[in-house]
Amino acid sequence: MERPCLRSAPFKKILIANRGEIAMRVLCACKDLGIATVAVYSEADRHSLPVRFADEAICIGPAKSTRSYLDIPSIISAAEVTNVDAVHPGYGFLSENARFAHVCEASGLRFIGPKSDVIQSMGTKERARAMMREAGVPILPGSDGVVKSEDEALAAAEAIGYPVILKASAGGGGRGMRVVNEAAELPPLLAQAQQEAAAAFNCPDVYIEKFLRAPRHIEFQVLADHHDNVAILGERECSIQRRHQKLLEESPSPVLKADVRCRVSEKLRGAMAAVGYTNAGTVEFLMDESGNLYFIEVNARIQVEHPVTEMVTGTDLVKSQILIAAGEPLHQVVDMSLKPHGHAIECRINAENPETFAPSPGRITALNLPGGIGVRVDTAAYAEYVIPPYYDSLVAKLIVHGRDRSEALDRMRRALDMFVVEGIYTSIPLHKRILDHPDFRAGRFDTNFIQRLLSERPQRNGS
Ligand code: MV4
Repeated sequence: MERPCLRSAPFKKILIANRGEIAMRVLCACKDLGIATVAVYSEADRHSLPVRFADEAICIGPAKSTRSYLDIPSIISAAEVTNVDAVHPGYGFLSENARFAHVCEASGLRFIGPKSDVIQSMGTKERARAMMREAGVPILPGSDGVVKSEDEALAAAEAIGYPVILKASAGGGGRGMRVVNEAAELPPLLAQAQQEAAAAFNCPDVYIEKFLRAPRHIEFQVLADHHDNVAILGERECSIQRRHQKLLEESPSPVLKADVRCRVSEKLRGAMAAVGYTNAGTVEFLMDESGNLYFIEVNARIQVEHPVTEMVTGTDLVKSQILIAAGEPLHQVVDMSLKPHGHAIECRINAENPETFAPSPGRITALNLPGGIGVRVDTAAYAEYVIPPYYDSLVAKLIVHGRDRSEALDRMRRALDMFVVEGIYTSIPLHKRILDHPDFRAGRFDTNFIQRLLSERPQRNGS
């Protein structure tokens, strides 16, 4: 329902354990719900917009994120001195940290996310894979859990058929993966993958999957309440990526067939209920050349690209997270009779050098944000704002909606033309190149699109 009939405000005060545009996004949802807000900030973020617009702001440490946005005791202390009811972690940082979720609950704070044991299960990738298989969600051929020896790995790979990919059980988002083309390569790559996983995630476990060479990346948006209700709010196509960093996302996917969407959504509802998933979440799939979907992992958080789903479904996903965490049943949170309409696209505007892709922090000397019908900008940037060098390079998300994909593409092109950022380099020129490409326009692309685009011809600046 548009206006849920609440007996009282779900929480009185929420601490926002994040920074930048997502801190602003959560702040807006809190204001819309009449909930007071506490911003936390590092010494580098003293002059940020969340600090300015929150009801209270509290410094949690130095610039380095391990000593501020990732420092659990600092954040819990801030929550206790400000007497908040709940903590919203945003994305990244502590959003999928099972220990943080647990410490929040143990401190009498509601963590706005899944239960800590569910975060833990979904973060153990081969466990999530087994749980999805049990529930009838299609998965890629692969090893039966973690491979315990070289011989077991060789036997599994032989049965699957090369090429295969080695993935860290505790990994995700592309870290700690190795592609194996033939048996002879497997032993050294397995050792590498295990060492890298042990160093990065403090766990050497690796599992094996059939490797798809040119997949599309499609993910489904889930909302699940504390009463066993699960809603699937369509999918997002996220194949336009460079080195596991998404650049552009859209909903619906230009290629997903309605019957596949329906079948997978129905299986997912059962699967997410079976694992006791609550809150917003994303289930990632790879699509093969025949249009089949295969589960790869669950993201137990609100994602960067959530606005494209909001634009086509008319649902405020962050507000939904808060209401669900307060125990509201799903039918009070989302109007499931609303059918998705039109097409939405998001471009991530990063502060980065268009040639080297190196981060480009510094002062924004001039800024013009595009607007007009069907255009949304999520950002914490302003003219004269200084982008600190310590965090990720996302400066703004430009989201457009149109009646169909063609209208959305045209709208995005004009919005990019009116998006002016001076003083730093941004990914705006790259986005214009993507939008102008006939293959992108026709929906003919996969996860290798950007690599191909960059090798095609040298970039002509600004267009
Ligand atoms: C794969 C794959 C091909 N086959 N798994 C990368 C991110 C992580 N979530 C999973 N990833 C991949 N898993 C199998 N069995 C290719 C990738 C992959 C990828 C996936 C989605 C979007 C961009 C990508 C870029 C390189 C590799």
